[in-house]
Amino acid sequence: MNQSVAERARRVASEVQSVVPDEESFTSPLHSTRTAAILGITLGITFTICFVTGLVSHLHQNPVSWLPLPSRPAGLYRASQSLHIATGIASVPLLLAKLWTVYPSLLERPVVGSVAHLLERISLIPLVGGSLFMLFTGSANIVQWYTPMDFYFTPGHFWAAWITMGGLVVHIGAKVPAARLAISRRAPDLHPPSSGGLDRRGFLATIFATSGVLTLATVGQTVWPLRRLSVLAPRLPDRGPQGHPINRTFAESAIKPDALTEENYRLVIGGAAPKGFSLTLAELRAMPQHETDLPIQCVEGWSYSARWRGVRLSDLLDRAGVDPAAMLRVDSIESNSLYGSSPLNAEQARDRDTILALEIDGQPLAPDHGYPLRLISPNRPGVQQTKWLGTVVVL
Ligand SMILES: Nc1nc2c(c(=O)[nH]1)N[C@H]1C(S)=C(S)[C@@H](COP(=O)(O)O)O[C@H]1N2
Ligand SMILES: [Mo]
Repeated sequence: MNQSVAERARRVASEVQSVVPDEESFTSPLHSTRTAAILGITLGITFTICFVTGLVSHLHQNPVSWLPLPSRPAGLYRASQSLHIATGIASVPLLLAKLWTVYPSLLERPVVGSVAHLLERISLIPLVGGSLFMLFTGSANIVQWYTPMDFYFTPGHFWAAWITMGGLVVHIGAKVPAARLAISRRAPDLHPPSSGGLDRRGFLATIFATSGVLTLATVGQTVWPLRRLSVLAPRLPDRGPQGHPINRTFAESAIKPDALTEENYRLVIGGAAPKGFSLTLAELRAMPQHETDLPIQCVEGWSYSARWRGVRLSDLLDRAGVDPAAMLRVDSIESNSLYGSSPLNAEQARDRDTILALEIDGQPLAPDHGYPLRLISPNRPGVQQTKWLGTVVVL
């Protein structure tokens, strides 16, 4: 180490010492700046991926006219949402380890050293509170434990993400010098590996392994080849009616079965369509049929691919004389559901693979998969692949 580097290291080390507690207040060598920095950098990466993919999902579910989402690549939403859930799950052990590593510094005195220090302390409230809230609500949603949140999940999870990321940006700004130094190993190692117990490497290896195992134990809900490994996945891509999972069952939809018989069922093309019309099931089957392989990717993390067969939405729109730039909504027969309606921008509506499906994998849809007709469209969340279709509403 040359002179100037050694000098700088001493200077930064003294700054670091002033923002972390002194040696005596640590009870374990694991509470070191280096451990905290390594966990912090890893969490910075997983949180950033989780945040960006979360925004993508939010934008799909709350579309804005100035940023119409493309319908291609067909599997993009699946990749994005799978990453969202996987990075969220992987973050749980990392966050707990990080909190455990740094908690002694919360007991540090003086409580407030400088304005910068005060800001850094305050930013911990949204950061720590927000992180715990995000991972708790996200995990509860994945395991379908909606009781503690009801309708509060989507907006709560969305706004808390911004608050958490705000805290994270301030925290990173404040911690970069200390983290750099700790990582570069130029800092005096305050806590050399202990003689007994878990040393830093062992601790970090255990945390990363826990994170990896937890990810493997769940990611098979969306990564087909890993489905047998995923013992903790709430849904698996090959389990369920017609070999695929479902979210809401037909029974839960509370649709009266007579609404769906050959005689009674009608699909209506309405709203602002210049030449609206309705079709029976026999008429739908008599139209040109189109086949496509597309995934259902639930926002909760599970997904599967299937081969769908049915009528192209664009064929119906052309027949109704609908403007190619028109926006649409498709509505389910199911009433009083949050998920019974799905918006489509012009590109999504006109995509050649956006179909009203009558069949899944060569069989008529089972009631649980949306018999007699469901929407399936590329690059969209499962929640928008509406089942038990009743009306195409031109806006
Ligand atoms: N009408 C209606 N359509 C719906 C839902 C619903 O609750 N009601 N759930 C959606 C959700 S959240 C998902 S993930 C997909 C799942 O499709 P599947 O049940 O056929 O697998 O259906 C979607 N379509
Ligand atoms: Mo879903």
